[in-house]
Amino acid sequence: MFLRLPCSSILLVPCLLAGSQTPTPKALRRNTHNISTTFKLSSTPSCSLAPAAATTNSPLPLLLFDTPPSNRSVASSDAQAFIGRSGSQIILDVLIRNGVEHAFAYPGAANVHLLDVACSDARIQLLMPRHEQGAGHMAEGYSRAAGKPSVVFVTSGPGATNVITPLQDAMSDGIPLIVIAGQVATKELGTGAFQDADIVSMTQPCTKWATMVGDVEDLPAYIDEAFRVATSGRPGPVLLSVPRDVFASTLRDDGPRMKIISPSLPPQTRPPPAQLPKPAAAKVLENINEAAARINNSKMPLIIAGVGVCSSPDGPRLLRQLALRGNIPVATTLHGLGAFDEDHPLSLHMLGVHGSVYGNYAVQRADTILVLGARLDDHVTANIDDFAAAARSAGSYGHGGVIHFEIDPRNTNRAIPSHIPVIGDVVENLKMLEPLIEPRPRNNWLEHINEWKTRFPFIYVPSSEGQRVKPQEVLEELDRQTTDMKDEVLITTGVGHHQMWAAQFYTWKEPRSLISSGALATMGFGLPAAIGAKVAKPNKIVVDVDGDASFLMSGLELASAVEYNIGVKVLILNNNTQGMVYRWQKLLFEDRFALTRMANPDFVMLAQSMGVHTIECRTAEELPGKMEEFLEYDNNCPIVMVCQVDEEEALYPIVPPGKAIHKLVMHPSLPLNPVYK
Ligand SMILES: Cc1ncc(C[n+]2csc(CCOP(=O)(O)OP(=O)(O)O)c2C)c(N)n1
Ligand SMILES: [Mg+2]
Repeated sequence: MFLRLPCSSILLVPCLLAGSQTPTPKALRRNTHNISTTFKLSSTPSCSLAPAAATTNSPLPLLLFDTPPSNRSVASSDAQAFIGRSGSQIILDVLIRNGVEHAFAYPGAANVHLLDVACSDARIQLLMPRHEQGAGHMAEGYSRAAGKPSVVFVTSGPGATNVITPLQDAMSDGIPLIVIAGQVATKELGTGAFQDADIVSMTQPCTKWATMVGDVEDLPAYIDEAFRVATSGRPGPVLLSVPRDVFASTLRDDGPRMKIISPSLPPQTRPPPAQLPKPAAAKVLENINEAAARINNSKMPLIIAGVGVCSSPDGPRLLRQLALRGNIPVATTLHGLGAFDEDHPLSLHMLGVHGSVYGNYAVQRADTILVLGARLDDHVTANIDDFAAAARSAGSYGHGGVIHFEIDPRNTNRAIPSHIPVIGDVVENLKMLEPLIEPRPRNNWLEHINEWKTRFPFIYVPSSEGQRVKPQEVLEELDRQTTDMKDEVLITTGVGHHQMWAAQFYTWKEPRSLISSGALATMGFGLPAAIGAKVAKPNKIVVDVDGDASFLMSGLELASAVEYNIGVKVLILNNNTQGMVYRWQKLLFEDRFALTRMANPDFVMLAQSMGVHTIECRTAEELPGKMEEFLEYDNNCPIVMVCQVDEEEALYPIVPPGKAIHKLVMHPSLPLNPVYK
């Protein structure tokens, strides 16, 4: 709670220091701003050390600082409009005016006031996970499905630290997520109080902005700013740490106030990030024209489509027009799956470490590569130095090359040097490029690719009669039974082989239909992300394709799904191993399997204990019937289908560590001599 004293009240300080219930500032510094003025964030709080006499009663001297004008202005505040409202009420009002309808929330001492107010506010629905990490992933799934920021409420200490993994996940994959974390009371900050943790410092590296909001009057401006930061440029997460007294205090218009912070902590009020400078429009246009000229002159162009294409519905439409007119094949990243219809002959499906052979070959052979909204991490590029060999060579001679459309300029030369960077909103810039692309037949190039496609498809050996079903068979059956309703289906995944098999054997036709942890690869993401996606899109069929180990990391969130009648469909591909790591051990550690074979629970009984209807499938023969039952089950109730899959099935193709993207280890049944030429 902040003191609101007339300046003359400074004389009261000595008695406050004597240990009364009132907050105990050790030094005072006048704050001259008034709530009716435009808010400014302190970039570096101007702290002044307390006079020695004033610190003697406290083991941790407190500092008072004001919020001096800085050059980073927070969105203009209308705090005046909230006079008489409590901090919690203000938070809800401002969330709601930013379009929030749901929040994923877990209670604790530091946020009970907020939850009490939120629970009786009909404008917002709270959903409680069974673990704060679940709340974070639910929110990520919600954001991805709804295409808007999502909100999480957690308490201080462990509640807040439990949400660090989702924050990093959202940071890595560019998901707008706003976490409001309760904090110990202002006067307890840095005193080692119960459940005190310096969450602002901890989350600085894994958010776009993490800050404490230490004053009720700052809440409207800071929350508006959180939405701006989370959604501007490349989207990402924001954490606001709110001391519990701030939730409860009422905004009053009774004069200047003083703000207190402990010097034992790094300053917890941090300014929002500066906006990245926008490139001059003329330069962007010049680069787009140059890009079009190089594409039109190219004999062997290729597009790599990432998630940036899906940032607006226009993206996939423009991509299709451009690719079809220019006869340019399209490979996608994991997050780009669905940006281009995989049934189209120009589709090269997913490229990368577990991508298609033909996609990887084509990326090495192409003289011009148009990258659209993809970061190009090493899961896509394999060995960075060897990636896009022909295009890089062509580009250095001033024709062809790597053309990179990207919202975040830091990504354009991060891994792969780009000859023509086109910085800005990918879809807006695509709108300018698309009409400039001229029709070209490119028959030789497409014939070459088709030969690779015929010779090196994604492939597996089907299960023998009565044997455990193959994971690929399960995914092909899911694909077959959803063929006519792809636009109604959202798929989430865990992390591991099952995730890659889903990418390979499900036919991706719809943008944003895959919700998966790509860059951070967070096991346990699938189920909570599915729950969040289903909350955002209740009429969709939401299927979590999960691995046994991934499911176990967050499986108790089924209880949350049951509690709120969230009809997620969980498809567990149980190979009783941490398959992806197990295969690495087989390859690199001479069959020594450290910790990757697991004694699993009975997944059927586990799910049933939470009141979830469960199906078990063991063989390919029973698969079609069981899959039908699974998909047709009441879309408002959760269901689990446990597929007892072949434990030894390996994932192909794979680019071994350190190798170039075309040096794949292929399925043993494919020709031994690669025809990459
Ligand atoms: C939180 C977390 N811990 C560890 C890993 C490393 N890891 C990647 S895949 C994997 C095994 C996944 O097993 P499972 O979910 O059963 O999938 P499978 O590969 O068997 O299909 C592990 C341990 C990770 N990605 N995330
Ligand atoms: Mg497994």
